[in-house]
Amino acid sequence: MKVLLVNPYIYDFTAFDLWLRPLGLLYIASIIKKYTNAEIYWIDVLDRFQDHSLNKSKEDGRGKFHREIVDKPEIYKTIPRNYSRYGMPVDNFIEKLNKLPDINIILITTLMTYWIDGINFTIEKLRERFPKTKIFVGGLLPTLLNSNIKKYIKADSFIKGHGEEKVLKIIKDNNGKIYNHPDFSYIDNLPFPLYELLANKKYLPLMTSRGCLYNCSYCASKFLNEHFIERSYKKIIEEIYYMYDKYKTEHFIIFDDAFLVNKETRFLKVFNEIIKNLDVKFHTPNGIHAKEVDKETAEMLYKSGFKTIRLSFESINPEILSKSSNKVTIKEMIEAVNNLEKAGFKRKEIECYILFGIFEQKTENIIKSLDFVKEQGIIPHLSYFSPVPQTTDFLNLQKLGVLSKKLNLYETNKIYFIYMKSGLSIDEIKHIKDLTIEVTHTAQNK
Ligand code: B12
Repeated sequence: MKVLLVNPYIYDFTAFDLWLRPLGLLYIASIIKKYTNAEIYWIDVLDRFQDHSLNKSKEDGRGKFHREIVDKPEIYKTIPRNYSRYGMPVDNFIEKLNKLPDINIILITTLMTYWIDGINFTIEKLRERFPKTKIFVGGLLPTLLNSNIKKYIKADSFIKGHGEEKVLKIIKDNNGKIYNHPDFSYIDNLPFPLYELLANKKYLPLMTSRGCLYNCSYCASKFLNEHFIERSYKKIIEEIYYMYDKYKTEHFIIFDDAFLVNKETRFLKVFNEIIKNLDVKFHTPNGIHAKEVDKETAEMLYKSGFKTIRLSFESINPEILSKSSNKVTIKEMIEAVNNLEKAGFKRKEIECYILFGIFEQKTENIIKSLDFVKEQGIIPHLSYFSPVPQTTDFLNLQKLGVLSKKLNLYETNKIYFIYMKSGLSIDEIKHIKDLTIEVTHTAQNK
């Protein structure tokens, strides 16, 4: 039996390879390899390090995707931004498909609710090559949507939630052989993701826990992972050593939602060991909780080689902080930055996220938050609000009539939302973006 796993194209106004990796699909691939007789075939159209690689990377592996401007769907026509297909040139994709043998099952992953055009384009090309093969779609999109997903995505079957157990059933139902396996609900029983499938292993994701303890009104984490599940520190250390020994990995990218939560039993234990033996770098593009960055944590982050530190600041507006489960106060933000500085980081090396584009968010409040970041001398990043189906914010916006009562996935795009629904004008959006650049330059030149 032959299984093809695919990470599909992105269609969006913007997409940057901030170490984007299809981690869920890499876990699924590992399960297939270890517990079935299926042969694995793999196409990741977003892997910038393959033969087609057209774009340069920064030293730490981040970089621009190859992109081609495409027509906008009707709903986006008035948005003053280009809409593009991100991923390998289509000819390369077709060439790769043509080289494949007959395939029994195709498995596709999904990450953003609004990348639907990219998924459908990928499926269209897969169908041209493999008209009879069953296509299964898993990941975030089917997990967050009900049956109306069929209206959007032209696949044969949709799989909700964690896929480790479910993929074995798919393989069995399609006449593959599956072997005895441990209980995957116990997270330490999962094999390491199958990183051998990636073209470049110098930069690899690392996930030390799934889900989150907080309940922020804009975040989908608890719908994607019912419980907050932590891996044992021993397993995490084993994975870091394994990847380092096997692939000489130099950069580990933290994919957790709540990396520093319960730090005594996970983060501190892991990195206490790592500092003794490894000289590698770690990055937290996904934002860490500022309140957790006490003196000891800051020192550990510095000594163990954390290079990209992004703190989740969100806002200095109390109303917005309450959307964020009140998980940070202004005092805690200041303390986190002070602790990081005392530990050895320069202020200009510390970055933070500010929520941008929440419905009826006042420009003055965003400016005040940016002023605060400027005072702190650190680097701001605007975290554009995307209304994610099932979240409290999404449901409220539907009730208020801001979002259509009948789900329209195109409305969940962060760029669509900011231009069309946030209440901010084009000039205000531009002003905030310019100000963010100015605050960044001020910090960088200190
Ligand atoms: C890590 C992360 C990032 C990282 C990297 C993402 C990546 N994968 O490469 C970074 C920091 C780059 C990032 C960026 C952004 N992110 Co993000 N991110 C996440 C996070 C925390 C984890 C995703 C992940 O990799 N999970 C780990 C794997 C193991 O889980 P999984 O993919 O779900 O896979 C499992 C199952 O889904 C299933 N499965 C998956 N595929 C398949 C396929 C088949 C066939 C089967 C059977 C099963 C299956 O099995 C897997 C194993 O159990 C999620 C939240 C979350 N908890 O999921 C948000 C999340 C996906 N991000 C989100 C957002 C909003 C963003 C940004 C837009 C933020 C912003 N405002 O700028 C950007 C956009 C990125 C871009 N390039 O444009 C939203 C999605 C919003 C939406 N409308 O869809 C989420 C849900 C967070 C939230 N706010 O609720 N993100």
